[in-house]
Amino acid sequence: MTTTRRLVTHSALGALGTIACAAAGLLTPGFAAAQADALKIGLILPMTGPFASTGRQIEAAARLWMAQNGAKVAGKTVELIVKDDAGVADTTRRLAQELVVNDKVVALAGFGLTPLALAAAPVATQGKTPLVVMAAATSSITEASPYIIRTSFTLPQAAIGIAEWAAKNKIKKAVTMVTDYGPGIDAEKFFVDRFLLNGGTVPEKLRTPLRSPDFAPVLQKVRDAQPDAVFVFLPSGQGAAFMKQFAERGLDKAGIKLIGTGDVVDDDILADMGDVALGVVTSHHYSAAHKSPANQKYVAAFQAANPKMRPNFMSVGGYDGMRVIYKALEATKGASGEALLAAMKGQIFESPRGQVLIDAQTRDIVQDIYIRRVEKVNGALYNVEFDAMKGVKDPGKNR
Ligand code: VNL
Repeated sequence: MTTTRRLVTHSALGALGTIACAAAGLLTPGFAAAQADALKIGLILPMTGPFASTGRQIEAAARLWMAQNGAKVAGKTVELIVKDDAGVADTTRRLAQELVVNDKVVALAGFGLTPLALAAAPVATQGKTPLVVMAAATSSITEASPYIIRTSFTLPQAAIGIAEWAAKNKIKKAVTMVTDYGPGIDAEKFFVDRFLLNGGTVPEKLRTPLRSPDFAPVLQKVRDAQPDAVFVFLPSGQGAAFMKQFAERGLDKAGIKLIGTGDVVDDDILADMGDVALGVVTSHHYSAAHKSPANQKYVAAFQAANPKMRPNFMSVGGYDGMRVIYKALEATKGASGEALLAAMKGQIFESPRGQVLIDAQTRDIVQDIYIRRVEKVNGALYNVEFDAMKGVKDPGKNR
């Protein structure tokens, strides 16, 4: 600008100055408003109701990310708006709508359960707003809107690891017990298919309702079938009640091994499960006991900020989801819509769970799946990882 001015004549400089001032006058208010405008992220979670632990874990992790990385991105202030859907899909949809239309959020995030993510998907499509699924894990969710990115996991991804392990570890006959909705049906299908392929048999496939499940009748059926193992998927939060009944009915003493995806021995509740959990083998993408400097730092910081909590796999979905949003905002200097979505795709980074990739094609997460056994570490129960499948893509996408 200064150089240009030096080159023009005095009178021309006057004219140019007037134009420049007029242009500045037009631009300044908008520019200032854009600067002052916060980048809003709408975090919708079950903060009350039966799945409140998922909401608590993800909110704590999102706040930890912001405390560690600052509340400013691309020169703008990031504002996290947390909304409680209490696990009710109609509420999720209404809140998503309000956040997009009234608050003009740059991204929707959270989504504790599959029906909640599915309810919000059309809002993301209509509003051209990226939606980051931090918890829900039915394979097909990412297909419900081209604006969905996932930082949690999928049940097919988690279930295959334990099916492989079981077949190689003297488990010939297994019964399945899953919650009767999206992720449970995915877990059942992918466990059974792989287990049968490896020569196992599955005499019974049992399902329990999502709301207020009573495990007594299904556990009796498991007992009657006398399998070597029962494969279990239950959503995060239900594992403790299940484990109690498993012990009360003496299934552990009857020699029936408990295996599953890691949801049933979730770190949020594992410490209080008691010795019945010892020896339970599961496959999953995250354990608080994961041995890496990044995870040790994560667990220490999470517990310093939340002294009564141990971070679980839900928290990591929330933490990494914030990372994906922040880095996309940084890369685009605070863009929204398509540009922001594009910057979320293909991100590669080290999560507390290990190396991950947001697959640009499927918008789903690619990650290592660990085989873990519940053991006592310094007197407390943990999922101790002893084997891993590297870089697992969601097997549900190749159906
Ligand atoms: C879902 C999947 C929910 C796995 C979970 O806990 C879970 C879901 C609330 O997609 O609904 O552990």
